[in-house]
Amino acid sequence: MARRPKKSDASDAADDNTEVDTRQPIVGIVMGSDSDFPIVVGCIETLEEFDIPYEARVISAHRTPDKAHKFASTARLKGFRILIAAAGGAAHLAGVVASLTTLPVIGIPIQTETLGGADSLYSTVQMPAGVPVATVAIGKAGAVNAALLAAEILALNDDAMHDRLQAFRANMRRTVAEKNARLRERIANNS
Ligand code: RP5
Repeated sequence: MARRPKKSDASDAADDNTEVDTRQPIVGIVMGSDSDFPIVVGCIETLEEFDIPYEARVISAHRTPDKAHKFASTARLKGFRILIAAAGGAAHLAGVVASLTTLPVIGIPIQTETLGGADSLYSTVQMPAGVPVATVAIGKAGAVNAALLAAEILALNDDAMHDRLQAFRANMRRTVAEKNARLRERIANNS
């Protein structure tokens, strides 16, 4: 069950800042191992920022192929609308999941020690025609973008989600403007 930040409430116990999200999860996240979680957490935090109910679990295409099959082939019936699959190395998870559902599947290639994640990227992105995986960048940026892409897909039929995306972009523009102002000030002070 997903957990999300609790809405501010003065009566809440100070040490309990999460609550169980009981809504139907519409984004299903699978990762090949719990070792992928430090990257996938960026995806989860972004989904929470956009108030998107999700469910996350470890399923391996190679170590638990039966579970991968069951999860992907029943995902649509369970009410998921988008699936996100993160894996590293011989990263076949997103492709296997995509082969068993017509839901949109977003693949996150996890960085690896041996090959820097190029192995994960190629394994995830190089799908044969007929079974698409929308592959994002290797690592942290990809994890955040997977959630943003899910938000954009959902926003096709959800005006509130579209508003959140617009606010997110406006905030990014403000951040860049601030960085620009700081940089120009530093340069001016140096000259
Ligand atoms: C992949 O193998 C996982 O997605 C992970 O990125 C990688 C290593 O898994 P562990 O050996 O850390 O469990 O299936």
